[in-house]
Amino acid sequence: MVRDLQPTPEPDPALSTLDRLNPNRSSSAPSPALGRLGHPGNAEQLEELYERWKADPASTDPVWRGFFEGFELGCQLRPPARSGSTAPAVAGDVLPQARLYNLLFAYRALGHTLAHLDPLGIAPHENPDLALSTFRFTEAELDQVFDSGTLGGGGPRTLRDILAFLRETYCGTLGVEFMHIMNFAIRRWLRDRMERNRNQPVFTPAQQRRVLEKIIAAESLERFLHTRYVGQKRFSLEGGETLIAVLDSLLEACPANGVEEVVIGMAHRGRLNVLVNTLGKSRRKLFTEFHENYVPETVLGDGDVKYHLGYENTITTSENKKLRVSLAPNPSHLEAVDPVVEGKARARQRLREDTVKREKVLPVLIHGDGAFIGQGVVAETLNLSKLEGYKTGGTIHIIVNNQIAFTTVPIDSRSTRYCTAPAKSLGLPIFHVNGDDPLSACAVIQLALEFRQRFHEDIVLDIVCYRKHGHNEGDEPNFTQPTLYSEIDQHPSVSRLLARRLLDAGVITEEQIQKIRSQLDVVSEDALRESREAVTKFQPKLRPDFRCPALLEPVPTGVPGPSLAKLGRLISTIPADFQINTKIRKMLDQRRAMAEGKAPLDWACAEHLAFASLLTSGHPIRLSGQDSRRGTFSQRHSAIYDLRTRARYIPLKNLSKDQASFCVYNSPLSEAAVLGFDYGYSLDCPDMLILWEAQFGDFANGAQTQIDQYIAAAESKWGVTSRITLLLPHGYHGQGPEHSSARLERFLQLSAEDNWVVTYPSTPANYFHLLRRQSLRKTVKPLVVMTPKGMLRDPRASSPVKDCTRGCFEEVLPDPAMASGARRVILCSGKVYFDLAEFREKHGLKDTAVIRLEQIYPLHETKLQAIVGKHAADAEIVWCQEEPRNMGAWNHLESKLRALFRKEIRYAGRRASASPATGALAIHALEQNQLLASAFNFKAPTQNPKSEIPPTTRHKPPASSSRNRNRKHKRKAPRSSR
Ligand SMILES: Cc1ncc(C[n+]2csc(CCOP(=O)(O)OP(=O)(O)O)c2C)c(N)n1
Ligand SMILES: [Mg+2]
Repeated sequence: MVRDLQPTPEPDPALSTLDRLNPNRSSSAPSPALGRLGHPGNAEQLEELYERWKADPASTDPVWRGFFEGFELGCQLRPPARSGSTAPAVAGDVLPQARLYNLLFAYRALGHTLAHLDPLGIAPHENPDLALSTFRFTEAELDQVFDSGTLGGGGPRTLRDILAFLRETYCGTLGVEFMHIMNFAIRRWLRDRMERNRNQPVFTPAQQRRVLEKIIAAESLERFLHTRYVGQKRFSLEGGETLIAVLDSLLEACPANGVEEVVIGMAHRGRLNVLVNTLGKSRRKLFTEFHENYVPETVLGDGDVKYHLGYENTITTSENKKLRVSLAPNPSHLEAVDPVVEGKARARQRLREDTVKREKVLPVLIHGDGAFIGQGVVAETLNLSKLEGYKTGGTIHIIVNNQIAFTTVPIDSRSTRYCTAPAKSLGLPIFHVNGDDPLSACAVIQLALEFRQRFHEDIVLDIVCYRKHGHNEGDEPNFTQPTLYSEIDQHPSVSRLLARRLLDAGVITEEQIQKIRSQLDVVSEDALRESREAVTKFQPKLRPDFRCPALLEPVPTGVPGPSLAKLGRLISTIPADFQINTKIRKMLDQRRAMAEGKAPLDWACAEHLAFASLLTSGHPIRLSGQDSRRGTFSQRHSAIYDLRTRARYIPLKNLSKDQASFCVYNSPLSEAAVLGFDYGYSLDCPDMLILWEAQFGDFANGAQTQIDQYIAAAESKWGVTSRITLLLPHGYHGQGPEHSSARLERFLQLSAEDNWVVTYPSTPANYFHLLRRQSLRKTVKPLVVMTPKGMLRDPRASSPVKDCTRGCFEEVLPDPAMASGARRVILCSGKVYFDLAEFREKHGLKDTAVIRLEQIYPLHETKLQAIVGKHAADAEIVWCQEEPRNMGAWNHLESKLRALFRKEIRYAGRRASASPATGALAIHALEQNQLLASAFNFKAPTQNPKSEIPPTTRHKPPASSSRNRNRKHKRKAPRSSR
């Protein structure tokens, strides 16, 4: 009854603060708080209140705060000698019990520091913070009886019993960090759950034998591979075999806890073992992959090494329950798989209509100790765990903590005691378990699952173990860790230790153990024989280039005018009782007018109409990115807010009753984790248009690992495809080095074998068609879009709505002002087209056509040839770009264009540069003018060394031209809060 313990709501104003806190100072009746101190019936509440105050003083009532402060002070002081009437009664009667509560708190918080976690070490020495004397108890008081508060159900216990209880629960082979959790319901649940059985595993003999079987299976597979494929990399799990037993216990417990599917992500260590012993991949298949002539049959691309491959299976538990289990393919980059698995899990939850509780699909991430603390994406992924657009109902993290990373030991790899420190910042429960105690580990994983299903939060199990061999099997650990490895050589295996324990307990016999081992050997030998027969068939040969011609086929994406007008009304209609900002109202009215053809279409409206048309024809969309609801440039406004209440209304969610779902999320300030998440989501929801938007395109490099290792190469490596769409604001507006370039060149460098589509559309209508094509096209490929900033509001870059009513995405746009007969053809992409067209008009240059490559990869060569072919056969062909010569599309296109047109292509653009753009607006304007002049071979009055035409003044532009450029720039500059 917590209510009873609440301090008096209105303390007697006649009492001083101290009087109210300490009745012993007052002649009045004691306050309810102190009056009940030590009363066994209220001990639990008092103790909780005390814990809460310790964790966060501000969370408790000021009166209690004062009380506990005084109480702590009293605990620290030696009790004054009881002499006469001046001795406070509290010292003798109350403090020992209170000190006892203090001790309970301390053990729960710090008991893990005494736990025996390291299989290679001994239990730590005493922690002075947990010494009896710290609580001013003596050995002589060990048999004194105290109220044990909440400990294991409470009741009177001797100090000796209490200490034994605490040590057994918190200082055995399991160390628990949970007192940092600010949610008291969670803390209480964990505490009660652990103290109920003193953190001791309670398994039937059959369950114990199963744990041993799993450990032996893990060990046996490693040893078999070790002897049959000497020196071949497998990243042995030996020393950490407990992982396999833990995964088995987890999967066994899933059906009873309502889990139907488990999505696993893990790195190299023990992966082959998990594939075989957890996911049920056949040994025959695995052994085949070890053969030097092995060539994967199913992969169209280049394939991947065996310890990166994914797998999916439906396994049957010992209770005959089915469970879907998948292991995501992963690249070498440690932890990059984490957000991908989270995204996959969220997608699977969507497919199973499990989007409220998220209890049917469980994500499990298995980490290495070095990577967990070292890789920033871990923290970024943990931070997704409770966010509306990214949560997955809680992830179980398992760390195979072999206390080494390649050759680096913990003292060099972390500044913290535990490698699990990143999880602490999220307030997650963390269990550290000695890897030589698989029974404890298996018990904890079941608790972890119960916890996850109950509280829908992440939880961490840190299996402290060792690495029997070097980092891989060709690696000699004695070069760098000679002492450690002589210890490891002497150390009995996990299976031997557990076997001994179960033999001693009479749970198993020596014969039964032998039988388990020999059966496994037979299975492995049979599989090896079969695999040898299979590998004789392999004939390695170089494969041809992989192409996807469907990528250049037109996809009709026009939407009839009346439908667009109707959609325009829907996206601009807000509930009558919504009071909205007048500028937003105006913007919505403009959108309606644009859709009805009364005003030219801008980009944001084109995007909204593309989305609306897809949604109303049953195609779901997810858009995520930093500030994507409003849009970085205040252009999108997909969510409208009520001025009085901030109630949110999303027109695209309210188009029709049977529309597909539209999800738009402001992401956290992360690139790697968020793009990884959205990519993972796209893998399992291939019918959904999933867009990730960078704040500015250059920030995408924070997610470069995801782009390199997954998005560009996944189809080639693992045969998995995705419709992920990257929206990357790009364009030179003089905003400086970091807000200009989405690094188009990087995407083009990664372009091969039709692995994705790279575009830089120049009109809202073509963007409209592009988005629709990406959603509607049967061929599933990632799409990279250089999206506008200044063009968002540039009247030159608007479209008549009728351009959306017919046709399809145009990979190449002919010059609307000069369809044929030009003596010079300038090829370009995106925004620079408008600058070129304006320059041509301004200077009356009539012999030049400007042709846009709206899609740069794959290049629609026949279309381009046909459009260019309309101009003079001997026309000069120029490539013009805003980006420096070593950036942009030039390097990618030059040889292709030269081969296509059988002539040299002249370059017009900024000269090669280390930085993407100048920081000075005036220089930007000068450079921009010069590259335009260069494209037309127009003799400009001034020239700049940053461009490819002869240098003149770079730092001192003529005042007049500089002023002009600035004015011009201002008109087009994107409106961004940056
Ligand atoms: C991002 C990244 N950096 C470096 C590496 C090279 N590398 C592969 S394994 C490894 C050690 C990993 O240590 P840990 O996470 O403790 O896993 P363990 O191998 O000990 O299981 C390193 C540095 C990598 N694969 N990925
Ligand atoms: Mg390690």
